[in-house]
Amino acid sequence: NSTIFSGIQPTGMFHLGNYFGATRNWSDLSEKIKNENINSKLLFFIADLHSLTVPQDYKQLQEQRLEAFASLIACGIDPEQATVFYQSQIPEHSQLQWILSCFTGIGILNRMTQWKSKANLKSNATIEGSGELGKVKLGLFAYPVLMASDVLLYNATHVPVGLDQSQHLELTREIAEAFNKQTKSGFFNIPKTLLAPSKKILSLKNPAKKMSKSDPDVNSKIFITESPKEIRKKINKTVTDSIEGKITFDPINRPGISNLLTILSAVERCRIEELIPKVENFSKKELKELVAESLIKDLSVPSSKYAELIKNREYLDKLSKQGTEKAREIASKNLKEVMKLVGMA
Ligand code: AQP
Repeated sequence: NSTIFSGIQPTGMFHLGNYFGATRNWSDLSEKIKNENINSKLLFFIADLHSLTVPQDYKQLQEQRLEAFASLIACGIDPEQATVFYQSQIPEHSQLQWILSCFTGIGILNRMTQWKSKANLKSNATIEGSGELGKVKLGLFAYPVLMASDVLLYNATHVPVGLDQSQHLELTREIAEAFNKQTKSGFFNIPKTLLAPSKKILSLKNPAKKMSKSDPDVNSKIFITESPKEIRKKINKTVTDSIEGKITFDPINRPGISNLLTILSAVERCRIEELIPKVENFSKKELKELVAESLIKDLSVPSSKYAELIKNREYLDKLSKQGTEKAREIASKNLKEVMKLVGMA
């Protein structure tokens, strides 16, 4: 019996990175489980508490939560098959975070790299000290413990994530092991990482950075709801290079072209090596046209589904209520057990 669990922050409209690195992958996994009749629980959540780790426009955040919920379903998550919910509606996440933070060393949190990049600090920065470091919010520093609590609250066995999240899952395993050992219980499953098959998708404007919801440059990303016209325009304007000759996959010297090949391979669900013979004699313009047209086809379903869903707030509210009830049942049962194990019940 497995439990597959993952989440996404409502920090803006989902883009190709979120789609290929997360939501489409979750939908593929769900499809496989359905088709092969595998006995598996699926839980996908909107990580709204996590989005508070960086400054937000709270009015906008409220809208973005709903948009993220609709996007998740538009990307192919079936709310009848999977439990889909907002993290903030399940208080047990924060309650477990407190308990697990008492099993987490500050040293290991110091080694996590994501809070540093979100705080614009170097990867070797540590929390000791004052100045810029002293301004880092406790929530940002401690959010990997909240992530561990998310996963462990549902006793997940498998967590599909992108490569950037694998360090946090490693921490989750360490916390689970520490808890199991200190409470002599073996209560928590040690969750496995399911890495997304697609490589990281990079910004279309600066391929040294990843495509990101919070990047203010809308031309750096393609949203899952993008119109065909916009897709053509944005792909056409993608930064590439001035190297002449064949199309090659060379992420160091040709990051822009390589990113287009990564996107194409994600759409076509094939390896980059399989693509190369088909496109190596293309001009850059022809490659861009092919990427744009294949994206237009691929995104047509999620974008039209999203347009329908977002008009129907009542339906979305009904689904999230249903998801909250289902998730809360598991969460409260597991938290009760944890409380017993730490002498609180
Ligand atoms: N560029 C990307 N390429 C591949 N996968 C990506 N993911 C995000 N960006 C890319 C995957 O999306 C999942 C959900 O991410 P998240 O919402 O928790 O936050 P994030 O990883 O920080 O995503 P963003 O878009 O960059 O959001 P902001 O700007 O708010 O930080 C994860 O599984 C991630 O791997």
